[in-house]
Amino acid sequence: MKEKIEALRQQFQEELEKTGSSDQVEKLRVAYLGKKGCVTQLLKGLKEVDAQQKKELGQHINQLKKQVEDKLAQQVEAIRQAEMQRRIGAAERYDVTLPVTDVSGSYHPITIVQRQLEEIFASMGFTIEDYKEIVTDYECFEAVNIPKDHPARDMQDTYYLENGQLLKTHTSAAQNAILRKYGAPCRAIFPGRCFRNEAIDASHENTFFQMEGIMVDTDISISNLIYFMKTMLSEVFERDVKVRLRPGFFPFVEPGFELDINCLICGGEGCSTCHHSGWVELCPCGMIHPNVLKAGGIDPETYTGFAFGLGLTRLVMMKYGVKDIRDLNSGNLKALSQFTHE
Ligand code: FA5
Repeated sequence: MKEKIEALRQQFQEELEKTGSSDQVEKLRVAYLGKKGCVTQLLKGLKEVDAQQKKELGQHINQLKKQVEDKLAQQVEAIRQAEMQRRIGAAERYDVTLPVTDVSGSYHPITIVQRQLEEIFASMGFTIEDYKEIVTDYECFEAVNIPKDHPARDMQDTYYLENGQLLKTHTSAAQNAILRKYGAPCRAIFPGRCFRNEAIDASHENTFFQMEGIMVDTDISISNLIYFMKTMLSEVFERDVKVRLRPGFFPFVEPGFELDINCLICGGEGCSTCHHSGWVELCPCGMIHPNVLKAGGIDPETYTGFAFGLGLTRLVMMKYGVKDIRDLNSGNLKALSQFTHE
């Protein structure tokens, strides 16, 4: 009987190696451990063996039984793992060139408004530029007339990398590169994500979007600036909105203005979105400072220009009536789908 047990052990191992699916493993289990399985039969056969041999043979058969059970379980797990890897592999190899058949979802409200603005400005001869999110201290501050130790830096604390670079606090960080790229005359808008180490509330996020615009030519004046701001707002809102222009200080413009919009969440009555003032700071702007033109390689004696830094996220809030800026970054599809369409 000992030889028979050994032969079965050998045979089981060979048959196990041939299994490639959990169905085949199950069949093997039935063949060995089922009611009529060969290991079960061996155990039943012990009845015929004399008492002295019974103990020793019983131990051998139980050892075989345990070994068969363990190896079957291991094989089931190995097959399961292999199947999972096969599926992951297949999922990773999807063909991006195939046409999309099942489209669900929509653009984020910020993307919708950004594209609308791009169309408006492109129709007025502006080039649309993209820019980096990680910039140097020079690009973000020094090139726009904010030297080291200038108090204006306190307004725009941000996140610094170990190599001294930083996440850009405003789209003005691209002004220098764009002035250098196009020279004068030039008209460009450059939307982008900005980052600030901010106390978060209904109208302040640490990550938000702005859209910068510059226009440089001979004889550019504040009237040009006001014309473009008015055109932009009337096209975006498709109705009259109340705005106010007041003096504002930014080291990179002279003179500088704050353009505020009458809060469309509360109609100017005062709410948490407008900090109970009835107005929302939307689009600071001004005439480009001669130092910024010089840094961009443009002669300020010949050329003048305007610049604006539209708070794109705030504009979206006003357009769609989003009370809390955090909803826009939430990724909450239920909240966002109210403002979008396919
Ligand atoms: C600036 O960032 C200037 N670079 C704008 C500028 C450009 C002025 C060109 C003159 C000429 P300010 O920090 O105010 O300015 O931000 C501009 C707009 O971005 C604000 O009016 C507001 O609408 C938006 N904004 C600023 N900080 C946040 C924030 N934490 N969350 C959401 N929106 C913000």
